[in-house]
Amino acid sequence: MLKELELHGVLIKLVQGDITRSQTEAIVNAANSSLLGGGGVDGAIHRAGGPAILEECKQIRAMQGGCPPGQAVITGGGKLKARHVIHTVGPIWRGGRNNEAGVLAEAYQNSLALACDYEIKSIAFPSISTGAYGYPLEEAAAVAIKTICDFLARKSDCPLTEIHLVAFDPSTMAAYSESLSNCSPQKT
Ligand code: AR6
Repeated sequence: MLKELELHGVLIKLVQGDITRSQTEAIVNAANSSLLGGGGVDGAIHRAGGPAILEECKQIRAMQGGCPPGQAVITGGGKLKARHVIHTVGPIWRGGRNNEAGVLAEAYQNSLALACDYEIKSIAFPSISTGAYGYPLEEAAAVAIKTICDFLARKSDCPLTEIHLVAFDPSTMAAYSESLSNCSPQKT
């Protein structure tokens, strides 16, 4: 099972576990447009990070009125090991003909672009949209990994050196591993 791949000087690593324990400089939250928290990974991040994250989310909400699907915003990490949390909003799965793949790709792209802007060197992503939002796992993994690989091929002036994809369960891990092998430089 392929678990890591170096591409354009960046290590893409598949990790199984809880993203709130990640040692990366930033972690990504699969939030909703309200930015006010929720269940799943969003709930876990706010619980582990404490109230400072929600306070910052409220300030962002006051300034820009939430976060539309595909967009991303950044806060501090509160009590987390990660210094930053990038909150992005994935699409709700509605059968696949409503630009779900486009919005999911934007969520990864905009999170990565924000990480570059903040000169973040390492970042961890959860499997955006595949829980409460119902996006089929294999399809979401393919979009996530293709988007990351395309982003790395185009990036310039970005200090990122490590991207972790955190799978909460073995089936997510298997889906990532399958997609990562399609990203391999030998196959392109
Ligand atoms: N670490 C890593 N992955 C996790 C963790 C964790 N601690 N907890 C859950 N996952 P979801 P979505 C996985 O539902 O589908 C929230 O209520 C989970 O197993 O968290 O984008 C928000 O507020 C799944 O693989 O996010 C929104 O309303 C993945 O994270 C809505 O859910 C995503 O599941 C967003 O739904």
